[in-house]
Amino acid sequence: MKPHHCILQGAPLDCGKTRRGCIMGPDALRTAGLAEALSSLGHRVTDIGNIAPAPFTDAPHPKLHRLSETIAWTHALADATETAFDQGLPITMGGDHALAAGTVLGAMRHAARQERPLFVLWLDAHSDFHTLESTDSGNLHGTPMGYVTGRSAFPDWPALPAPLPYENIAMIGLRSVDPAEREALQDTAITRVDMREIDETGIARPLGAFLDRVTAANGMLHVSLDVDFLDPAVAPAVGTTVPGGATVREGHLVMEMINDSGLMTSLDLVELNPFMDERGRTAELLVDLAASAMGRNVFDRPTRAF
Ligand code: EXY
Ligand code: MN
Ligand code: MN
Ligand code: MN
Repeated sequence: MKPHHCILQGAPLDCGKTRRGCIMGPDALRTAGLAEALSSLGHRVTDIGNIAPAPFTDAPHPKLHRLSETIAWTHALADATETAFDQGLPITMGGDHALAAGTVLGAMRHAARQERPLFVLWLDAHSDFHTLESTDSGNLHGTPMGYVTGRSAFPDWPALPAPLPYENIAMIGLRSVDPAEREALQDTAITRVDMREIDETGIARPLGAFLDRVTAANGMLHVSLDVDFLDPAVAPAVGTTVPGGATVREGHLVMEMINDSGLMTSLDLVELNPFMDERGRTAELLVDLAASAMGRNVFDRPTRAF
């Protein structure tokens, strides 16, 4: 992998759900040695510290939790991510998955300026495809993909330059999708790889086919890794664990294939809740996976089509 200038930005937002703890995520990733792991691979690393949202009015909403705070974070993160792209490869240390509304929007804005299409690889037990109307829980970390695809109005959120095309999205690791999401997803061209498919035929083929499409389109690739993509037995530090997740090796295979492709232009590491970790092992696993995406491969491999 060619050396990158990795821009680490802490996004301690903890507003996408009611269980708290993700606020400590960025410092847990720093403590687990994310910067050192990347620099040991030959990358230049700049940790810009933590982003802070603009002041917001905490007007309670009858259904949506911490709405004003989440909107403020989305504006701040979209701007910060765009700025980070001007310097290098943004790596956002979350914070819960509501942050991806901002980081994906920032990547969309940058891609539009580069006149390149943006693709998104969503590694998650969940599709996070709700709208403000369809969510039952009112937890906004279940809505970022509903927002960036322009499924419905997200009033007061930043305007999208254009909706993220469904065919530019792959969701891998799915095993907890609400009925409203499933119904909406079935009508789209989003590539959906659930754990059943992974059990039957593995991750490499669908992921490889998606990466080949990104290459063919000269696309930028935003990778959003939710801790709960992984099985809770190996990654317990997340508030929305779902049994039957990806193994450590499946996680590394995804990241090693991403590294081989050379396509990744931005990365989110989200939903880490250090309050639920065991001696930092989940934080350390996230760091190891990020390192695999950034070149910690045993042997170089020739790129191959799937
Ligand atoms: N679909 C459920 C909800 O909307 O509340 C669970 C969402 C969990 C979202 C986490 C970040 O992946
Ligand atoms: Mn998620
Ligand atoms: Mn999830
Ligand atoms: Mn969560």
